[in-house]
Amino acid sequence: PLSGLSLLAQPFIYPFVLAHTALLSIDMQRDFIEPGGFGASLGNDVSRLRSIVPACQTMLAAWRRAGGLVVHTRETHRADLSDCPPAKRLRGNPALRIGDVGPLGRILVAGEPGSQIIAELAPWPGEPVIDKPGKGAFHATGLQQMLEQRGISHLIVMGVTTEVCVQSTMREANDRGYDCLLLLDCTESYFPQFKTATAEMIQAQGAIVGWTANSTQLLSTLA
Ligand code: C5J
Repeated sequence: PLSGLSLLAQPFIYPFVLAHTALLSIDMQRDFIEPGGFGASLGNDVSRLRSIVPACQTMLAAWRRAGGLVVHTRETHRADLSDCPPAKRLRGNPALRIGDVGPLGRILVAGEPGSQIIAELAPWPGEPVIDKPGKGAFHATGLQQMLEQRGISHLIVMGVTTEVCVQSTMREANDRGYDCLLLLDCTESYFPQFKTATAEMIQAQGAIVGWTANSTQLLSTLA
């Protein structure tokens, strides 16, 4: 429908029009969610992230049923790592660096098993998939142009990890004029306190970065 919808959200109502809103699913890749990938190589307990998969599946199904646009992102690099700044590759002291061969193939490299979106949340044919070399999905990608071509002004965001790629993307989007809402039960962090802090800082000061809500609110709005 072209008519306006509104969602019970924090810090106040989030108005949106389905035809101008995309559901953005960020980096739900094996490299972050499964043992042996990038997240695990940095010493994280990756099992925390899997807990959101059922809520994300339900949200995706409802959004598709309503006829909304779904956009997926993947954090990946070219096989020759020409789009991976040395500073990113050299940062920290991981067990495996970006481009190294691990149990899920080369870490964060396009086309490798680890770079795939998990089967439960796989893109449908025709849904845009943005490969991004950075944490924010607008940096060095065609995301903004693609959204503009489709008349999208509002982004409802889910995915991992809350304070890294999700928050970076929401801040980039906010600066570009998009109204963004984060689905709290459809995002997760390796650090629970960072998820909580991110939600608070996004919606503070009158939604200075955006809105937050649980997916149940959006499901009832779409029903
Ligand atoms: C990270 C991401 N955490 N997708 N990437 O390095 O959040």
